[in-house]
Amino acid sequence: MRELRNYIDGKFMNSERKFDVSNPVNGKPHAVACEADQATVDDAVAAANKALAGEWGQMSVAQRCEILCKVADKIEERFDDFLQAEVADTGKPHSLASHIDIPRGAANFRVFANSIGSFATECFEMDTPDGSGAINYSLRKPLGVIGVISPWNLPLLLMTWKVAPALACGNTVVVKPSEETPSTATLLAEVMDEVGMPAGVFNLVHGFGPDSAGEFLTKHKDISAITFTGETSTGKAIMRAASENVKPLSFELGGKNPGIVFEDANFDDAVEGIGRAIFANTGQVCLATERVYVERSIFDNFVHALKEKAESLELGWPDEERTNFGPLVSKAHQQKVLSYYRLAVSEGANVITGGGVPKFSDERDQGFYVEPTIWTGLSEEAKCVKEEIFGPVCHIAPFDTEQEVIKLANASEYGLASSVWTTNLARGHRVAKALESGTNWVNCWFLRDLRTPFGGTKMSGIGREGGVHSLNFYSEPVNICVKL
Ligand code: NAD
Ligand code: 6OD
Repeated sequence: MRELRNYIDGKFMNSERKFDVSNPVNGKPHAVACEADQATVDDAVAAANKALAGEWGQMSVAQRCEILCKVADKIEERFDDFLQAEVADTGKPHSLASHIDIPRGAANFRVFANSIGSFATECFEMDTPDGSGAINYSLRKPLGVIGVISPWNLPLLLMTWKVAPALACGNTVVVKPSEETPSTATLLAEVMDEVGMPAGVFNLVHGFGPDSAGEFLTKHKDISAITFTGETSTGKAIMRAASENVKPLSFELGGKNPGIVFEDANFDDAVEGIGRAIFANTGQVCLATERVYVERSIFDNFVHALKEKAESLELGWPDEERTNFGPLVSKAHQQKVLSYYRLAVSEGANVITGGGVPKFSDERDQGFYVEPTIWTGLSEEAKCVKEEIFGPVCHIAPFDTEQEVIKLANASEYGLASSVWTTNLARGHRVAKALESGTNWVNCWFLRDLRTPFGGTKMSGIGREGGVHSLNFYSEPVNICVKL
């Protein structure tokens, strides 16, 4: 079995405690990870602080960009290693990981290497009482050591979405990937080694959340900021821990995202787009649609078409080209999703399709699969309509008016993403503007220029990532005032 070690100050380090990493396709361990204890996290943070004052801190922006582009090149050169590792940890289809996860892992480094060079600062001329005047200009400085805590659903993509801008701004990082998916983070450490990243700039600690590497990092007094993607409840725990040392936080949290289909939508496009938004990555996407609202005149036809879509998903082996639906990430997550499948029935749902565990009659029966599932008939107050499930499931409800559906869509404590499907573009703009989400799509889903702001309103997060928004978080302006 592959051993996944911690990476500190440019060296791969073993540990006494280890934990197994399982393949969700068959439930079997495929790797063993070294768990970082408090002393190991202390070493990682100390190495990251030391590196700030060393070669990395002296580099020009152009030199930093050059090395970040080399990281992107190397990820592409080792594409198959990253693909195999991501698929082994998550069970996701090759077709998905090879089109989204791994290319975006590389692209994140290139995008931020290219954008840091044009990250402008402010300048203000001012009058002075003696008439000579003064100029104020700001410089952006790195924050210091960034604690990066990332989830398991898009492991490489979401981790590099933080590491790349943090390094572009001149910080150093200590990364704690999810305990479920530590493999691609370990490969990234190898890549950092191979491209000659100065020791201590990128540090990796494996482990869990509470009372483990995650908590040790968030409570550490010698880190400067924490960037976290994961569950809202974990965000609350991190906020409490980080308050001890008053650290800036960037949070991308959960969602319960609505998709709205009007009668005048292109029907086939809406079925295809909403279907992808529900079932892609087995519903384990923070932006996934779990609440669908369909105008009453097309409701029955839409439910029928979406049922056919769900039932046509291919639950093959990850490396088969036709496979477009994989297992959930872990036994615990499978049990959580199945508990919602049971709860929906007791809350009065009509189960249009799914609701159980598929039968394969091979080793996948020991894996963590659930059936793609669609419900109708639930009250808007039902837990299954209110709470994030993070599985391949949605509830579909009819609506009659634009005003009504805006109210229904906004009646959530979350505000991450929404989609509106209509051929009336004026209505598309109007409804998108009225929705209380950080990202609002019209006639599409998951499409995004990486320079745009990404993040959630309400309980879905704090701050924005993407382009200049990331660069703003990972640097701080200092003002210099010069009297002329
Ligand atoms: P999670 O919150 O369970 O874990 C995320 C990370 O936090 C892991 O590395 C975990 O070890 C660590 N962690 C857990 N408890 C901790 C603690 N007390 N202190 C420090 N670290 C701790 O999330 P997950 O289950 O890995 O991911 C699924 C969740 O992430 C869903 O809620 C989903 O909506 C959310 N998510 C949000 C976005 C977004 O951009 N808004 C993107 C992806 C996932
Ligand atoms: O595409 C991205 O940059 C991004 N942050 C996607 C988030 C997906 C959540 O699961």
